Amino acid sequence: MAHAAQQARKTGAYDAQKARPLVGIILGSKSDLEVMQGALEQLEEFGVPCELVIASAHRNPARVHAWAEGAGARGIKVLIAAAGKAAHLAGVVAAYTALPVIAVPMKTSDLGGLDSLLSMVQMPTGVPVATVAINGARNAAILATQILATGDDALRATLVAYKEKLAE
Ligand code: RP5
Repeated sequence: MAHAAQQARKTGAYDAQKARPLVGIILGSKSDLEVMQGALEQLEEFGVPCELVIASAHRNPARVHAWAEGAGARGIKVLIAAAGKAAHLAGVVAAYTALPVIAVPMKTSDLGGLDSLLSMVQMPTGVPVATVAINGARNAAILATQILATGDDALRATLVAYKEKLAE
């Protein structure tokens, strides 16, 4: 895979706004943004361009549908969906695309995020989502990068270096 962000990083010209997004992030609410900032930071650290939209499966279903269905045609390879409470967003996104979907259950005030976790993880056969830990924003970004790295040697090297740093 030609990787614009990796190439640009070598020349110091990387601009996350201009690079074509490879990861699409969707949040059920702007209240999820503070936690999901961790995913944005992690992707930036890896040099992976992303786009972010806020649209709820319940409040903006048509927008979610259009975004998920069009993501592949825009060049996006992996999707991350973060939501809380009755968190149907990742599952609905997965219903409209063949791209891999990573779900991030948001911690909630009433049930501590167990509501979000169970809503996301118990998908029916045929429509999987890869659910990370409650508030696992960074892990979602790392997993998305690992999926991209299966077809990108430079990104794989970045992840190997990251793992080595973790072990220090
Ligand atoms: C979900 O409900 C959102 O993903 C958020 O985690 C939760 C609360 O949303 P707000 O009421 O703060 O907009 O749909």
